[in-house]
Amino acid sequence: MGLNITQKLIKAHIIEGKMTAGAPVAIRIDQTLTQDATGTMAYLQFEAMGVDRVRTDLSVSYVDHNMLQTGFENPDDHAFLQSVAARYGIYFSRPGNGICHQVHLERFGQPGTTLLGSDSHTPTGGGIGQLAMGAGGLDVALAMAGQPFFLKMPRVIGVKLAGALRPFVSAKDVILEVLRLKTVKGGVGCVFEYFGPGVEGLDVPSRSTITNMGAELGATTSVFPSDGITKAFLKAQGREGAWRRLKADASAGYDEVIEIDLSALEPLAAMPHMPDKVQRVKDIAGLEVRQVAIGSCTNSSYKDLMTVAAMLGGRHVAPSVSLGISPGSRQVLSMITESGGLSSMIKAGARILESGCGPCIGMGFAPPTGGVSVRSFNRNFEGRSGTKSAGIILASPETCAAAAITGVMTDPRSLGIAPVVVKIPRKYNSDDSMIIPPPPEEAVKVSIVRGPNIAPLARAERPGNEISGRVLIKTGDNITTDHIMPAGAKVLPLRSNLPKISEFVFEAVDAQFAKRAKEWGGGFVIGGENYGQGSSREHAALAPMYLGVKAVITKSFARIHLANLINFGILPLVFKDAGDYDKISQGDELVLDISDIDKPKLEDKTRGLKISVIPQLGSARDKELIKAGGALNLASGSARKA
Ligand code: MIC
Ligand code: SF4
Repeated sequence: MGLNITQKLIKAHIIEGKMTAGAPVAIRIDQTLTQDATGTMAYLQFEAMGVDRVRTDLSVSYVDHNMLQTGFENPDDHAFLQSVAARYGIYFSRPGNGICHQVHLERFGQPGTTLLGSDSHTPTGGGIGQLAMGAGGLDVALAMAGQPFFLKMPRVIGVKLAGALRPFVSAKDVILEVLRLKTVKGGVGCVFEYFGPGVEGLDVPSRSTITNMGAELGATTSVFPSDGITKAFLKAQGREGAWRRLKADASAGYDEVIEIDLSALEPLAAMPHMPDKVQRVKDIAGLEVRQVAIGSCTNSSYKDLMTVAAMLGGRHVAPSVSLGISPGSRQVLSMITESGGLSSMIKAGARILESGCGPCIGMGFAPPTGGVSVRSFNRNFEGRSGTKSAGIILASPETCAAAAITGVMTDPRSLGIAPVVVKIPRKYNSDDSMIIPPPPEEAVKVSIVRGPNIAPLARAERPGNEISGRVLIKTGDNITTDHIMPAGAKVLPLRSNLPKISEFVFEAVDAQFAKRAKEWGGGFVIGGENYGQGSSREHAALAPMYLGVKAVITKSFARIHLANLINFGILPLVFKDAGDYDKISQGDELVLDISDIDKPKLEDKTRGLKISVIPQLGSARDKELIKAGGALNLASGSARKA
């Protein structure tokens, strides 16, 4: 049998392991990206590895998340990142140049290569046939140091697309349909590979919207073929040389196939507070909307924004709605300016926000109390917007524009606007003056700028044969890393400062958590299904580690968070019998005997119960990491004994 695209990409990069679904494999990483919110920690870790220069083909450091600059923290971090980039041979995309995934796609992504990013939406690169994956900062630091990336060989779900999208139905509706079918945990351990005749009708920005938001399925990544459409996009970016063809063999197979008829899709929306709570827009029509936000790495391309501009042209934002638009990149912003799109938006009453993540990560533009905010973004977790009582609805740019005009949820087809067709430009503006290439030789002389917000790294201690402590918290299903380690304007600036940021662990779920963890001297976390979904932020493992969390026991884990826990020496376990979850309560005294790491024995002393648990350590390396007290100890060979 021939190979599908995923298998071809892995085969071309495999260093260790067998290509059997579920088996551990190690692959070579060609490119890495970081963003500022995860990057500071990733580079501190990279520094600790003692490597002189990055060993990838290309590494890029972006600043896009923390740009509110309400104090010295963010600008100090930016200066640190810029100096690290110069010192170690990394490209630096300056604040204002745009969102990492959008800029990477425009200026650096290359079909047929591997990309590892310290951000869960790195799969955006799958839109041009890259094997692009999100990971914790430490894994990205290891990749920059020339180490392979370890993952489970994914199952490949083929998504067969037929037909063509109808007017006012767009790529966002495709991925919302996939989320409706597969849910936020349906993609764990899988790659979604798109194929079939419908692929030809999707341009690169559309494909990348789909692969970007594939992250919400919990998938390892998503990928499209690299074809003539990819070539035309790269040519328009002045990068035709980066193109190469990539398609599945005619006889290739998939572990599972789902089919979507693009012509049958309708405008869809994900209701609060999960990306898979999908409904048809027409079924929620009339729901009052207080705010609309268009942008984020999912839907902020030139095509998306010109579509919005055309819909807003000659119309005005409803008096009850505040519309914010953040262009995905400086390239997008300059092109909508030159083509007049920006002026249509301004005339319509839009508030133009900076090119960056902005409201998507709660950095400004929070919705009013109890208000509905319709966003072209990818995540609508409770509280992420900055307003806990707000309800975020995720929808296409077309549906967002319709809600902004009418002030209520509106099927864009019902507005009576003539269909909008925005073609991919023949030539994008390729001004890279806000990307600083690394200086070649003299780099070693660069000194690193370290503001007071950059706190020293913390490491876990090696565990002994027994872990004991109390249950610090028991959570429900689908706990996101936003629950564990919130972002937003108050907390995000503290990403480089572990002691400070750890005060906020589980803040939205239980504001007493950090205090309790300190009083009880650390302990255990009990979780439900799909624990740790969402963001790749390793701070959701690092900060609990700092507070003394030694093991997390759940019904199941999300991929990136699981890897992050192991990287920081926190032992992940699942209940053998999910029903045992109900028997444990917060405050219980647990003892976990790990003298045989393959067969740990758990006892709930408070209830006098023995509970069977399975360690989630897929490879020999995972076991080594736990024994060493985390990857940093292992990589720098300086493990300390407890
Ligand atoms: C997100 O969308 O949640 C983020 C902020 O981009 C994160 C990374 C982070 O927490 O810094 C992600 O998606 O990985
Ligand atoms: Fe930024 Fe939002 Fe994309 Fe995360 S999902 S990278 S916060 S735009």
